[in-house]
Amino acid sequence: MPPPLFLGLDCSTQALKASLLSAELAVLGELEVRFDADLPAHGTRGGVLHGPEGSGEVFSPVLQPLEALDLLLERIAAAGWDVGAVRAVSAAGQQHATVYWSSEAPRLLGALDAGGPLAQQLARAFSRDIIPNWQDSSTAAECAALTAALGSADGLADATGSSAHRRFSGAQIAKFLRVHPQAYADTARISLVSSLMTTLLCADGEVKGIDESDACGMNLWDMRRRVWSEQALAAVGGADTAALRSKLGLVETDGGRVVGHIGKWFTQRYGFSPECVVLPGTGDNPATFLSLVLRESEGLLSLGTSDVVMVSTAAYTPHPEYHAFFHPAQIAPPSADGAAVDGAQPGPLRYFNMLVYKNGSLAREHVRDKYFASSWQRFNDGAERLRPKSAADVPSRTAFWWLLPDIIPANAHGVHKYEGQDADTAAEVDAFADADAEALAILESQMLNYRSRSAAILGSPAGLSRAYVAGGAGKNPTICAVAADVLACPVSKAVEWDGDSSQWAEAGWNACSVGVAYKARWGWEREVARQKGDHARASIGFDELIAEIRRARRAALPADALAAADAPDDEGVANVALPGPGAGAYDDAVGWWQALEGRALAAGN
Ligand code: ADP
Ligand code: XUL
Repeated sequence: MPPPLFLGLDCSTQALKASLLSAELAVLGELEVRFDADLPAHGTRGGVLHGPEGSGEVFSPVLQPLEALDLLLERIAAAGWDVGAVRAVSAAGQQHATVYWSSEAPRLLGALDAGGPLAQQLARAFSRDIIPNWQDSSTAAECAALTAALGSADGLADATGSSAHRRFSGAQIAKFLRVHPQAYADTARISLVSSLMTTLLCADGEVKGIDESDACGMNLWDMRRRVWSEQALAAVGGADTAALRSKLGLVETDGGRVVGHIGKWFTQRYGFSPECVVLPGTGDNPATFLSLVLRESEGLLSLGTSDVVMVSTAAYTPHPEYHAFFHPAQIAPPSADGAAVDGAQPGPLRYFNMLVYKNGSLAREHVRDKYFASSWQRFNDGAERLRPKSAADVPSRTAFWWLLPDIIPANAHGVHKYEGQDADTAAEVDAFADADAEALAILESQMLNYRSRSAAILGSPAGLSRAYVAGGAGKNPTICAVAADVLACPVSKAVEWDGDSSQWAEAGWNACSVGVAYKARWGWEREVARQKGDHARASIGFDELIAEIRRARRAALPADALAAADAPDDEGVANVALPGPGAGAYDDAVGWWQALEGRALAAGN
C-alpha cells in the first residue's frame, strides 16, 4: 500500500486551493483554481459580483465553488496526484457566507453520475442562485433588529461571540427572508461555505452539519449554552424558530469526527479510495489558525491588506469590538443542537478571539508613499534610526491613521498624531518635525493597539507569549522587529527544511488549506485508533498529535539541518525577531497609548 496522504481544500473569496500532505505533514503539492481567470463565464472580479450602485450587495454565483471543484479535480488528475492514497480530507471556506439548498438537494446529492461534472448535476440543488459574500454590507436593518432582540451590542456579543455585523450569516439570512420569502420557505437547509464543501465531498445524499467554530461567525450560535440562540433565531427567521433551527441543522462539535466517506462520484470518476474519510470543514481564518497550531496565549498577526489578529485563549472573552470563536480542532462536549458524537473524550473548551482592522497595510503604505518616496527600504531606515535602544527611550510620539472608518475602535475615523510623554498634555500635531518618526509612530501605534487588546483578552498585562506573523507585511524585517519589541514576545514564522538547497526556508505553502489538511490528519489518526478500540488514542488532542508528528520529523532530519546556525528550536517554527534592548521602553507605554487613543476618538475626524 502506498503511504497515506491527506488533502486540505481552501474555498475562499478568489480561489479554490488544494494542499496535499504526507502523514509526516510535509506539503507535497499545491494546486488552485482562480475564479476570475479560470471561470470567466461568471464575469467576477476578485471572485465576486456587485449589486446596484449603493446597495452594498456583494455576492458570487452559487455554482462557482462547484465548477471550481470540478476544475480542481481535473487539475489534480492532470498533475498525477495519487488520490487513491488520500486517507482523509477536510475543507475550509470563507466565513459567514451562506448557501441555500432546495428540497431536491438530498436526492440530487445521492444520485450523482460519475460520468458528468458536479456543477451541472447539482444546478437544481439550490434555492438561491447566489452566495452573499463576506464583503456584503446590505444588511444594516437586519443588524439593528438582531441587536434589539438581544438587548444591546454587548448582549449580542456576550451571547454569540460578536456584536451584529453585516457580513454575518444571521443578518444575511434575515435579509433573504425579507426580500425573497418564497425562496426562503423553499429552502430545506442552509450551509456555510465550509459545510457546503463537506457536503460535496461526501455527496451521500445528506447535507452535512455546520462546524461549531465556523458557526460562531453567524450571530446565531449561543456560545455559553452551545445551542442555536432562541432569541437570535426569532429575530432572523420569525416566530417559528423551529423552522430556521431545522434549516440550520445539527452542529459538528468535534472538529475531528468522521462525518462521512468520500462520495462514490469521487471514487468512480477520479479514483479516490472509498476508505478516504471526510472531516468537518471550518472557516478560512480558523483553518489558518490551525496551520500554526497556536497554543494558549499565542497570537497570529496576519498582515495582509487589512490586519487580522487572532489570539488563542482558554476563556470565553466576548467583546463588541471583536469576535470570539471556538477553537476549530477540539472535542467539545455534546450539545442539544449538536450532531451525535462517537464517544470521544471531550477536552476543556478552547477559544480564539479575532480582531479585524481595516487600516493595516493600507495605512502603512499611505505613510510610506507620503513620507518615504514609496520605498519600504526608506520607511524601514527611518523607523530603525529612531527605535528605542534601551528601556529609557520611552516613546513620546504616536499616530492614529484611520483613513477608512475602522472596525476597532468601531467607526474610528481621521488621522491624529500626538507628541509628548504625558497623555493629557501631549500636543496634537499635523506632522512630526522629524519625518522618520512617521514610520516608527504608525508601527508602534498599531502594535500597541494589538498589545493592549490582546492583553485585555488574555487578562494579563504580559499579553501574548508568542506572535506568529503572516501576510505581505510579515516579510518586512523592521515590522517584525518592532512587533517583537512592542509585544514583548518572540515573533515567529512557519519554516521548513529544504533538502535540495540544504537550508531552512520560510514555508511557502497556503496556510489555510494546510491547516485543514492537518485537521484531516488528526481525524484520520483518531479514526484508525477508534477502529482498533484504542479509546485514549481516539481522543488525542489536535495540538498533541501535531507536536508528536513534528518531534518525529525533527528526529528524522539530516544532521546538517540541525547543525545549521538558523535551525529552529521547534521543528516547523522559527523566530524571526526577539525583543531587543529597547523592548523595555514599551512596558509602561500601553496606558499612555490608550489614553491618546481615547483623545483621538474624542477628536473625531
Ligand atoms: P492579501 O492576502 O490581503 O491580498 P497580502 O498578504 O498579499 O494581502 O499582503 C499585501 C500587503 O502586503 C500589501 O498591501 C503591502 O502593503 C504589504 N507588503 C508587501 N510587501 C511589504 C513590505 N516589504 N513591507 C511592508 N508591507 C508590505
Ligand atoms: C472574517 C471575514 C473574512 C473572510 C475571508 O470575519 O469576513 O476574513 O473569512 O474569507
